[in-house]
Amino acid sequence: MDLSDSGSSSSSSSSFSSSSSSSSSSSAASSPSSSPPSSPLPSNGSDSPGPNAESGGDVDRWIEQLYKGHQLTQDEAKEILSTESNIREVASPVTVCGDLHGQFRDLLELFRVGGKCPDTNFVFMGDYVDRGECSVETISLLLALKVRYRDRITLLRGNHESRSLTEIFGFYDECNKKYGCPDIWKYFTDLFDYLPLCALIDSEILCVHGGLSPYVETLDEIRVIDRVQEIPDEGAMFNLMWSDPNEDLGWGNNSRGPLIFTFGEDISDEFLDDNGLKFLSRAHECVINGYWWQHNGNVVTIFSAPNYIGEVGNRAAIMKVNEELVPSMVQFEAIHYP
Ligand SMILES: [Mn+2]
Repeated sequence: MDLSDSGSSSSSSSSFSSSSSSSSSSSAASSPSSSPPSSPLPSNGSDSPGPNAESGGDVDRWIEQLYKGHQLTQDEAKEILSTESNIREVASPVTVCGDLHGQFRDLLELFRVGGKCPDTNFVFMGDYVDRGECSVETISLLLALKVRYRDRITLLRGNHESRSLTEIFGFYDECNKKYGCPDIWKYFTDLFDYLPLCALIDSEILCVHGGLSPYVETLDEIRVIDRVQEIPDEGAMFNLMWSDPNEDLGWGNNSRGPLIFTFGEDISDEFLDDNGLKFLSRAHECVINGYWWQHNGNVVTIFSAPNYIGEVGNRAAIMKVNEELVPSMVQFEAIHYP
């Protein structure tokens, strides 16, 4: 089942975000193309520094804006991400999340049921953008949290954090619509090149967006990938972003497209064994309960976008991993707004 990447392309006719940011976004969208793209930060004149600008300073204020669905981007994120390795070491306890796909209201629900950063540590496994109508708000809030609490939140790259997919599946159009120019899309997709590929929880649980690769037998082989680039069309990095577990043994052809693999339980068995891992946590596929254990507990899929693209009817889930590395799932549903 390939709901994550072959669902109908719901497009951009309606926009709830305009209710919360109508004045700034509509004026940006309707202004002539000569309007300067250089001011991604909210600049409502009423925003004074505020009395509680302590250590968090401006960033706390920006986070408040983003929780309200306002739009901004930040240069600091790229700097921080560029210091992280391909496999980011993370300590338990931590909460692991799957695809979000621009469903910003559902991300707020995720934080409501799962706790907020920094009280809860998070690993997000990619696919923040495309499909949903609020990719800008979703990725902006996550990046601001990353800038503010860099050790509390890990943002991995998904296959949709790429130029080629976002041009097709909504994020490019959304940026154009909300900012009136493609510069913001370029800024974000340049930033996506820096997102790490994997997280490793207490050296025993590996988190990745898609799955395994026939070109990767050890974690060290992932560590040496030159990741700062557009996602290639084949090879190890491509496979990590794109592959899926399957009930068939061995490597198989994936119905998603050419050069995309499926991997069987024998493959996950060997990889976990060789690398001293307990299990593999991944996202990338819409599963009806929000999570799905496969390969006799070797692999779990986490999907955190409830009622994906507004029509699948799936529940969403996040996985809380405690200090004993015992996972427990928290499910949540899409909220219906009037
Ligand atoms: Mn995906």
